[in-house]
Amino acid sequence: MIRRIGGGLVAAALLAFVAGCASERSGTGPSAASCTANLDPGTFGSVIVAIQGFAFNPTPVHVAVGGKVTWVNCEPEGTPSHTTTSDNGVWGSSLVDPGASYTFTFPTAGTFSYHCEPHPSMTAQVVVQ
Ligand SMILES: [Cu+2]
Repeated sequence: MIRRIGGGLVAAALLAFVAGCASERSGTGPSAASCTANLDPGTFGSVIVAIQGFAFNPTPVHVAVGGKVTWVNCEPEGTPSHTTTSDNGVWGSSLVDPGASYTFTFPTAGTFSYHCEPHPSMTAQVVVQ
């Protein structure tokens, strides 16, 4: 679903992260996260990944071929910025500041691993099917 909002406005969205791959969720991690961020209308219809606590949540996410993933940096103001960087060069954001986001459209099926450039221990996956 894509909604159009005129005039270059951004929409203030309350993001609740309860989707993802429930069957793959471990019992130890957080089951949900939430934050507020300003999202461009072009991000509507995306699968949302929160960047919070120096982790990508949830992971893995599943998206259809041609679908979009939007990463939202939900870290508090002043936290070092993060990137979302494909392990094999499929996509790569610049630094995403707290409160900002990055969107990528996945044209082909596959399992894509990615990481954060400044914090290589931050790793996650997108499954496109
Ligand atoms: Cu990072």
